[in-house]
Amino acid sequence: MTTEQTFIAVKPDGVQRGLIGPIISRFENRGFKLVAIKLVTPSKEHLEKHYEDLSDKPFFKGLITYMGSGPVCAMVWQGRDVVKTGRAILGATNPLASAPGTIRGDFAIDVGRNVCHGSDGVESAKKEIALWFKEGEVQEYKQAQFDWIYE
Ligand code: YYY
Ligand code: MG
Repeated sequence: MTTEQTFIAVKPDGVQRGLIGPIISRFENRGFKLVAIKLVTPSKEHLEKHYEDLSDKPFFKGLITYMGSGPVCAMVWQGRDVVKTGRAILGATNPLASAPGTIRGDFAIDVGRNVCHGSDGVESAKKEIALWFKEGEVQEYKQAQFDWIYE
């Protein structure tokens, strides 16, 4: 029931702007559990796989260059309905359409510098976690607060 996982990443602009802490805090404060985290500068091939569904989009080339321009903070978060709720915490793809209170609505302006990524469904989350993390890099543990978060 609470084993759903999502892939969340702080993009290179978010890392450079010192937003790793604030972004992590939003997921921690909500009650979600961090089960994997690392800093990585992804290769072009890796990013082309991550964004393969968007390969025919006019912004694809720029997106790959931007995403590979520096370290990304790659994470896996776990908890009830975390995929959908994670997207709500991130806000709309276009920051100007994101409500204040969301990460993109509070920290970004341009769609091509929207500071964070989150899986858009349970199936894509599984694919993305497998792409970004090796087995053994995703931890299993009981959150000390578990019984205070879930009834
Ligand atoms: O899942 P999400 O990141 O919210 O949006 P996607 O439609 O998957 O696009 C991925 C990524 O591409 C988006 O976060 C910014 C960039 N992008 C863009 O630069 N210009 C667009 N018109 C649409 C998306
Ligand atoms: Mg997407």
